[in-house]
Amino acid sequence: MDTPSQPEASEHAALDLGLIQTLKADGQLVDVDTPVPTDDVLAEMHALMLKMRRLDERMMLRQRQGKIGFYGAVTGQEATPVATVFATQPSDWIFPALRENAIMLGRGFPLEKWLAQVYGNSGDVLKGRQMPSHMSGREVNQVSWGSCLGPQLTQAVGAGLAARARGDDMVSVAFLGDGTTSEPDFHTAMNFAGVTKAPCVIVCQNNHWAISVPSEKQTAAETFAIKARAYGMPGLRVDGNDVLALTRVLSEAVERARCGEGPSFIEAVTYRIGAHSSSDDPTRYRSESSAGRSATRCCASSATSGRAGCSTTPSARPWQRPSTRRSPRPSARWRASTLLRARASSRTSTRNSPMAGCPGISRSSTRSRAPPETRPKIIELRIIEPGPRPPPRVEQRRGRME
Ligand SMILES: Cc1ncc(C[n+]2csc(CCOP(=O)(O)OP(=O)(O)O)c2C)c(N)n1
Ligand SMILES: [Mg+2]
Repeated sequence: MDTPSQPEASEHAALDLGLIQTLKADGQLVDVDTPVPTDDVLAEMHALMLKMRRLDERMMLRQRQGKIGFYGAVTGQEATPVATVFATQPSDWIFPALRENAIMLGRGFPLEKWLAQVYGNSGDVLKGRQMPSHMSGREVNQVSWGSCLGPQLTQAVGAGLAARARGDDMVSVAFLGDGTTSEPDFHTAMNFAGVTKAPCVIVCQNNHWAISVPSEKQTAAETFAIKARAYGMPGLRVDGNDVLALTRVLSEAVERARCGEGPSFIEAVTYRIGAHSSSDDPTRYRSESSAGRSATRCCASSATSGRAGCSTTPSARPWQRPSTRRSPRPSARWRASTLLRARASSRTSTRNSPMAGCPGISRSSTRSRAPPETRPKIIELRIIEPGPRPPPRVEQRRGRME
């Protein structure tokens, strides 16, 4: 097996123990020279975040009114699904967990049809055969999440391998929560992906809770990202409330997979500021004031643009090429090793982290086992100009995955 893309141990340490950020908690850039998307793109990102937030509010109310059976909110964690919309190609497949349902809205799935799946009414394309609120959209390449934790991960690896076998350069992107790293399917998928160098990206939203179980009870490892080392793939620990850092990291991981350089594992460090789902009452196991104050803090860092004039009109996206399934492959790509050249600064992550100051997300709760010298470092990302794309791996393409 070739190894040139394998990072050095020291580079791994910077990326899977540190915290990759482009934005400080107040929305300012960590590095003023970091290129940012255009105002239109920022507004589009912000509009999608707001849409998710409004949907969460309305749907939780509708559940309390008895109009829908179940709902799981993404409140406070919107940055990851938004970044996924901008970091993937429309031809890539999404394998969500509970909180990534709205990626399909960002990919153009009609809101009305999405809501019909929540309500299970006559507009539901699956006619109520799915579990409540388990939305999916074939036309936007998003499968339904499963109520069992973990199977989406092995499915995503398999889908990536199947695509590669037939010459399709689709990348699968799968999601899980911190609690799901304790499930056997997580380890099966990571090993499967690492050994086969599957074209996939596995994204863990570490929101610090698995229903009532805090994240420090899920693992004895220093971070979740570090687990990737054991499976022979890069682990990247990124600020899950920094949509620009997430978009960059996801873009590079997706293109790395697309270029045949194997899978990546991303830990998005964030916080579940609401209930686990409409079936949960978090006041039974964590203090109300803690959750409320965290919400304020995390929202502030999550809404990155705050600009007026938000528009949902598609526009040029610096990290997403405007391709369709039928369009030719773009000629440019991100160099796969960009992240491995990220520069670690000596600052600690808690200084600029959206978690800083969040009760319940103290330094000790996020990194309780880390001695001071190994506390996470902020990684300042640099954009590397797109490099030449390698020749296609397989000459003949045989249709897309259905
Ligand atoms: C195999 C399996 N075990 C347990 C459950 C019950 N369960 C549903 S959600 C959940 C917690 C998931 O936590 P996490 O993976 O951190 O995701 P989050 O909800 O925080 O996004 C659990 C234990 C399940 N659905 N499936
Ligand atoms: Mg969780």
